[in-house]
Amino acid sequence: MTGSDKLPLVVLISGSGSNLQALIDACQAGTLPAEIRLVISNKASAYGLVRARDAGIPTQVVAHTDYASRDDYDTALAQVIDQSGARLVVLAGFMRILTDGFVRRYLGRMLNIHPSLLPKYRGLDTHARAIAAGDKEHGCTVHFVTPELDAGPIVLQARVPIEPGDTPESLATRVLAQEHRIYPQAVAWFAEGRLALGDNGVAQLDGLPIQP
Ligand code: NHR
Ligand code: GAR
Repeated sequence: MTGSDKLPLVVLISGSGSNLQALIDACQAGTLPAEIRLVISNKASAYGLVRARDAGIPTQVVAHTDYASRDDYDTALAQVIDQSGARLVVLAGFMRILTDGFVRRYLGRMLNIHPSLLPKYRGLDTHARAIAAGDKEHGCTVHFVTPELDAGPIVLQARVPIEPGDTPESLATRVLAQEHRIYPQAVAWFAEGRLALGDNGVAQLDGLPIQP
């Protein structure tokens, strides 16, 4: 691969797609040497599909409601992803839990951004849970996706102070701003060949283990 080659990737979304927008912007700015081949949503109403079309990126809706089981859904999803020629799968606000078989197929080449300082607050409603716990800080985490939910090796985190009077919405807005900074950075590392999931299950940057 020569230095001018761009990494083909696919982005999976379910909603607003502001993280998708940050990735699109980084590709256009030249700071992310990648080509978004396809944006896939499990929901036809996701605003991120509009963002993709506005950027001239092909889109496809693969609706989970069209499939009888999670296995059937993930098989269809994998077919669409593999047809796109993507070498990296980027989950960006994708709200469906993925089966073990699907995750193993893309092990070491699938990333997620999660709105908490993992290992704290796996799963949903993370902002409300951090406020309810009286935490002083919150944040977001980019991690390799493994079968266990939100438990994969950590690549990059950003911290956000929790202010008095924060609501889940106000906190989420500040966390999102950090997501838009760290996700393009982590994807760029992968595209540059600097980031990998080691055989030992530890994320590596430039061959050195990442310890958050
Ligand atoms: N799949 C696996 N196997 N491992 C991970 O680490 C995954 C994953 C799929 C998605 C993103 C994750 C997040 O960042 C993610 C990580 C959805 C749910 C969920 O409960 C939880 C975590 C994440 C994504 N989804 C419900 C479900 O039944 C549906 C919720 C809804 O539609 O609103 O799939 O937070
Ligand atoms: C982001 O905060 C992302 O971390 C979170 O959903 C939001 C999506 O925003 N992801 C999850 O909760 C995954 N379960 P976006 O659609 O504007 O990128």
